[in-house]
Amino acid sequence: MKPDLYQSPDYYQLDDLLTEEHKLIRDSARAWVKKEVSPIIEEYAQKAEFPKQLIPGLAEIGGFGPYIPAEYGGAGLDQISYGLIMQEIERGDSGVRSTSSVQSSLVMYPIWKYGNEEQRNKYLPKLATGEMIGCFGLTEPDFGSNPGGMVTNFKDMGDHYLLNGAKMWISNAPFADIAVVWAKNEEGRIHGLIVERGMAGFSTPETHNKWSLRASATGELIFDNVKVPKENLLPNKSGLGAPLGCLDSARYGIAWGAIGAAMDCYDTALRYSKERIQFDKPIGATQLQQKKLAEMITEITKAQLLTWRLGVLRNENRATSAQISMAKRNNVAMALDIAREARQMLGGMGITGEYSIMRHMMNLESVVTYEGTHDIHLLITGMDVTGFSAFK
Ligand code: TGC
Ligand code: FAD
Repeated sequence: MKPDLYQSPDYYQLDDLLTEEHKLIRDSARAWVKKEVSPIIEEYAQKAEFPKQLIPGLAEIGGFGPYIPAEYGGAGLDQISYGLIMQEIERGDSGVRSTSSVQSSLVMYPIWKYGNEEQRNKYLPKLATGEMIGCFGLTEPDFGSNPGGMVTNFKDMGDHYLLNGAKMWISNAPFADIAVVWAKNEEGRIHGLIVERGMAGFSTPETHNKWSLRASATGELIFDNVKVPKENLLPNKSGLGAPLGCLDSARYGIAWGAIGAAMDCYDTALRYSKERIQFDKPIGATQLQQKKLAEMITEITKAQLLTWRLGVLRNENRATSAQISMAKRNNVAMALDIAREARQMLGGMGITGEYSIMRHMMNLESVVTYEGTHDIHLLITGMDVTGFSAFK
């Protein structure tokens, strides 16, 4: 892979909207990605393996629970810092950002928000350092966009719960130490349970043959009469709103992350367009290639503004789920379009691992699907503006 010469685009001088602390946090994440992720990520993506050696560094840059209070081991940062960290990690690779998102927003967040004090003290500090890795089990083979239909269930056996069912497409599953699992009780009410590796009847087979997010480990969660101690139930929230509340936090991070992937594709294509000579001039001097670059930087700038504003609203606890949904949908679609255009700008070189673009493009095909598909997010906006649900 080529050396990482990345220069972050900031066409509207949006750095002016950030505090010195934001810039410091962003720049240290950026430097870490350049030093630790860029040199190895292509190799790990090609061999379809998550680079576990990145875990301590991810913890150090605040990639695990950036907004979780310091008393539980988190970095206690604001939402814009969280977003900037996700942006920089995904600039390196969406799969690495996935690990960070899942750990922060889908494992630490529910334990922090819906757990009790014992659960917070037991799990959060170890998750913050990466000593423990978690995963989040919501999706099932027959219930993806419609998680409310889930069939995974648990029964109260007096001194423990008995968990049965299966989850599919679970990031981090193959090596996670714990899983936050969403299942129905005997009354059909959804609850979160913390399932630990090693519990009898719990297995996590890996999903192979992915063309996307190859540097992220994906797997199933199988529960065959798993005895879950009663103290592992998250007591403070139940119903479908509980897992969906975690998704708000993760989708927000993805909205920022996708900008990182888009900026990397744009920056690579821009540099290539100045260096690549065809018909005796740089391809960047041709109108068609300039059109592509002009549209890319315009869309990146719009996404940066949308996301920064969303961060301000989140800091003030005013962002709605529908606003987060819009940013996730818009920014991921924007990044995917840019990756496809940038790939073409590199001609044949664009399909090789010499450049990051094709890897970003393939990764974004998952990002546009997970955490709610593009179409589901369109329907969320549609429902928000009309008041009618078009899902059912
Ligand atoms: P609906 O009747 O609309 O809602 C049920 C209850 O949930 C509440 N709610 C939310 N609460 C918090 N945050 C949100 N975003 C919420 N959306 C809805 C709602 O108010 C209601 O509460 P209550 O008290 O009235 O019961 O539910 P529905 O069954 O009609 O479904 C709505 C729909 C389709 C929007 C939802 O199910 C959905 O978002 N589907 C997409 C599924 C999804 O995103 N799955 C993601 C799985 S995790 C993942 O992909 C991780 S990838 C990780 C990585 O690698 O980065
Ligand atoms: P479906 O729900 O079967 O959708 C198929 C198609 O139908 C989509 O285009 C969808 O938009 C469309 N569709 C569905 N319903 C409607 C409707 N009402 N109207 C119009 N169109 C509709 N899940 C987790 O729980 N934890 C994880 O860590 C996790 N990680 C993932 C990692 C990867 C790499 C991938 C690919 C997925 C991951 N997921 C995870 C699952 C992900 O959230 C689901 O794939 C996603 O929610 C879509 O569900 P589905 O794949 O079953 O598609």
